Amino acid sequence: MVNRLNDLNGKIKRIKKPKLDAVSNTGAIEATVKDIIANVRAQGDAAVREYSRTYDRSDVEIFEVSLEDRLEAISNLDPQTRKDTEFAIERVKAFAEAQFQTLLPLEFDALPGLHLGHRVIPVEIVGAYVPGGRYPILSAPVMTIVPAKVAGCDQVIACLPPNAHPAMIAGCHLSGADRIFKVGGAQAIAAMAFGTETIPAVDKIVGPGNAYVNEAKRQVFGQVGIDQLAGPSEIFVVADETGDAEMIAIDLLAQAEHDVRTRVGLITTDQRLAEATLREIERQLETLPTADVAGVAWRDYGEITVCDDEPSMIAYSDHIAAEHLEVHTRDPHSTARKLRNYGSLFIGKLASVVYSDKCCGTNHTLPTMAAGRYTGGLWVGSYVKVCTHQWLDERGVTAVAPPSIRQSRTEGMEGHRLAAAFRLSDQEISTALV
Ligand code: HSO
Ligand code: ZN
Repeated sequence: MVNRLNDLNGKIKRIKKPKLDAVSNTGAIEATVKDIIANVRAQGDAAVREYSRTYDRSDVEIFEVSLEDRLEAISNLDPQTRKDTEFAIERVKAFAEAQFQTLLPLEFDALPGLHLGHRVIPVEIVGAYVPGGRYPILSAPVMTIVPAKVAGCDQVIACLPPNAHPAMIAGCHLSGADRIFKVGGAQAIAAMAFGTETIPAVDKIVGPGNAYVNEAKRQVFGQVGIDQLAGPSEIFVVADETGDAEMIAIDLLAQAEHDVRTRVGLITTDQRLAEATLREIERQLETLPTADVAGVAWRDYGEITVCDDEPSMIAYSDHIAAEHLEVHTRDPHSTARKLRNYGSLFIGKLASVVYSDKCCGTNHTLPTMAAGRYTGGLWVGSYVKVCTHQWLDERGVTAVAPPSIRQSRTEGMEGHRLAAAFRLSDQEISTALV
């Protein structure tokens, strides 16, 4: 990382710098969450109830949403919203199914008599955390629940804050959640990790949430699997002189309205485009109804960087490893091929991030805080395990036992040496030891 930036010394110029560093969790949150997890683990539902009262001002006695309440949530959804949610579900499902086809089992004859292979096995119980947040984002449950169903998980449970918009229950139901619980925050993560009297313990927890949810996921990792740690949303655009300032500004501000900590930026080889985008953003903020959020995000975390040439633009973008990366260049496919670090790539001017956010079919749960250097986003593969197996006949044993015996002996692992030798004849053992 540092090297990549050092190499760029003198080749990039920030014409708008972020005022603040991208945020990560603080020590205060860590300690609070540790307590919540310990108490939920020890006292189960009683502790969950207590935290719901304190943090969500909720008196919900029975956490699970009944079938009746699910159906009521569906019937309260206006028909067009329902159709649009179903459209999103279909698109996400179709892409997840296509991706699932790439997860093939493998049977491989490594040597005569030595067979190796793997199976693709769905995770048994998945817990999807569905955030409340500033907006009732109906595509959020779609992204975490639908791929789990496509992967063939036995049970998908969803937890959402008790004060979440009722339409979110409809979103969980339509996406196929087997059970839905009105429990939010770190207490929901603790409950799904350890189980309570009413909330089942799961094998893997997925889905984004606020800083407490995120920290709770970090702390329960190991007890359960997690998808990733989600920071505030991010969008960057890489553009050359063919970029359109108005279009870039509108896409940056679209994501900036998520949260005052959203990180947005333009990386360009064109100084004129950089200046025009800066002006455009200020102009659009004058009328954007969510400017109270987007304007703060832009002021605190927005950046515009001008690069000497395409290689430095690519290198700087790889350094940022943005969650969403739009490519607005003369030959966007060629630029795209050179990029390495990002959560999801939006190739060409027509591919706006919002289409993926809502319904085009790619998953919108993506790596933030430069995690795009080592992982992609949530996908159907996040809900399966690729587990290996092997079998041998005498020829395979003859091939692998002698090196195993010798290796074990060198390492002083007498038990291993005996087990490796057990399947060989005395004659073969003496040959192996020569
Ligand atoms: N950009 C968000 C997802 C979203 N935005 C949904 C609006 N609706 C995180 O990728
Ligand atoms: Zn978004």
